[in-house]
Amino acid sequence: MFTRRAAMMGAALVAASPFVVSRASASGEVMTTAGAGDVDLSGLERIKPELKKPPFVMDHDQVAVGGPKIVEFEMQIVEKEVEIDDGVYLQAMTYNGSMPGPLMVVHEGDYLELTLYNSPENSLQHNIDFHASTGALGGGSLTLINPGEKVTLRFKATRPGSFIYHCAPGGAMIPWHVVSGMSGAVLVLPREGLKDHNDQPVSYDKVYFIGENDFYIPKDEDGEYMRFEDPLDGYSDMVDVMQGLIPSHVTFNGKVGALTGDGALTAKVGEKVLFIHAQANRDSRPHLIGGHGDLVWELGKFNNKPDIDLETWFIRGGSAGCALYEFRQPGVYAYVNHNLIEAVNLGATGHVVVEGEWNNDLMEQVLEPTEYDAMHEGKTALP
Ligand SMILES: [Cu+2]
Repeated sequence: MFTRRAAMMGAALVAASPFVVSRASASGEVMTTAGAGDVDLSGLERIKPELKKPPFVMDHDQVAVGGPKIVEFEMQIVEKEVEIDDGVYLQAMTYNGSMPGPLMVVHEGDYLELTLYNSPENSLQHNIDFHASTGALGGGSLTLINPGEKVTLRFKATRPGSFIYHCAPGGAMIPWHVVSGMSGAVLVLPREGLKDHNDQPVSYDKVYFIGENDFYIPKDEDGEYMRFEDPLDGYSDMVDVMQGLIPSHVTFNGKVGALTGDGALTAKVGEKVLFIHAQANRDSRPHLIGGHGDLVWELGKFNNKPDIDLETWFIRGGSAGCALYEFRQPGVYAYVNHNLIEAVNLGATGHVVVEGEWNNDLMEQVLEPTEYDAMHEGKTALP
């Protein structure tokens, strides 16, 4: 069911400050870096890796090969309706059409150079704020583009870790664009690769990028989730739900069940899997049911030593953390946000299907479920 909010209302929102900001700063100047001293990067190698749709991650070296590079990426901003649960729709705003946007991987000291396209079919201004970068609101002041415009930003990756990127086009647009899907992450690996808690090199066999989204889908008078024609059509109803701070859905990778069934993650016994968990807006607490975090960079920052043997870790809203786990038993593991209401009722559950040989030393069912004689064994409910 579409709600027919007047298109005029959308037009009014576009025209009214602060819903859409201009590129001008408070002083009235449009921010640019032209005129600052030139940087000669002509000697650096340029590479252009292919981004992959999460939970998959672009091919990359864990230990840097050669010196710093300029790593070029392109992302297309896509506004489109997405079914975030069966029969529940969001007028999503996305980087490259996915929620989360793709994980970009570089090494410390590399330059990340992104060309961002805002398609003429889109209706809104967008930009990108890289938490991995330094200056200009994370690049947000230099990347604000209208539909039909593109922009290229380069920044030096000076700090190793996993970092959020998200849209931040100003004022009330910021939270709305973020909870409409516009976030992703950058992984800045140390040039020599990851180190464990004893400073020993550690590598991973697989890496998965899990983006957690809190969604705020309004309901109509009949209690049915509302469906809208375009982002602005749903704006005011969505803000009403957002102000209550209680999401209607909390999902991994854009849809309830995106990482279960056919979308389940896979691994083998003995494989080390790096899970990168991003939440751009709200706190989370990842937990791998039946497993652990062997090494957890809870803050996602590799100059800090990882914690070991964690059961559940914390992801602050506006950050991305990393957990490395070597699977020791086969079976289906649930990867959840361990607020179990959010995991089970709101959607924040994924599965990891692990193949291999069961190890009875680690766990064995010593007695299968069996009837017992309460009178004879004296095991009644009241001891
Ligand atoms: Cu945006």
